[in-house]
Amino acid sequence: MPKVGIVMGSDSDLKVMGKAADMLEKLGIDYEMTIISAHRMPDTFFNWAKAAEGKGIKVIIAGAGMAAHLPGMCAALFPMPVVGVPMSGKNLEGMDALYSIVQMPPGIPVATVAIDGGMNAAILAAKILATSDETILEKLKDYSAKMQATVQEKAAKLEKIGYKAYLENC
Ligand code: RP5
Repeated sequence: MPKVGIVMGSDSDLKVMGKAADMLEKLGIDYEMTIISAHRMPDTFFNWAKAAEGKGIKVIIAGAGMAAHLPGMCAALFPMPVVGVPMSGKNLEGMDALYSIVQMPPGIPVATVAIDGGMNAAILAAKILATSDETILEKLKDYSAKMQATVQEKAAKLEKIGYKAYLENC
């Protein structure tokens, strides 16, 4: 049963949203992933968002670019958290989508991550699920510990060989 629904407005969003899927897989979280444009196929979108709760989905990650209404409309229809991912897109470098997704009216929040922040969207979704799932919580703690160790290794290497040699080896 999918715990997370990943939805995006176009296949042009797939490179970014694929990073969300990769991270959910790394954390062992079941998900379903689809492309539905709120603008180009509104009826299909409505049916998908209304059916999500019944499929066991607890968090939706919605990515969209340009006049990005998909995450906000998910939040209007789905009663649990929605994480929005603004796409950098073609013309306004994602500022259009960022403003569109983050500026929700009172009562309909979307937890908006950075432009093209697919990976962080998955981590945030996992953290939401971890409030009631010990297995996911332990996986997140393990992920954080590994991240910390990686940075510590880099610091130790820099201190050992100096910044010039470090840059040459990058
Ligand atoms: C949005 O329009 C999509 O999320 C996508 O980011 C953007 C452009 O879509 P395409 O023209 O690439 O299909 O709805």
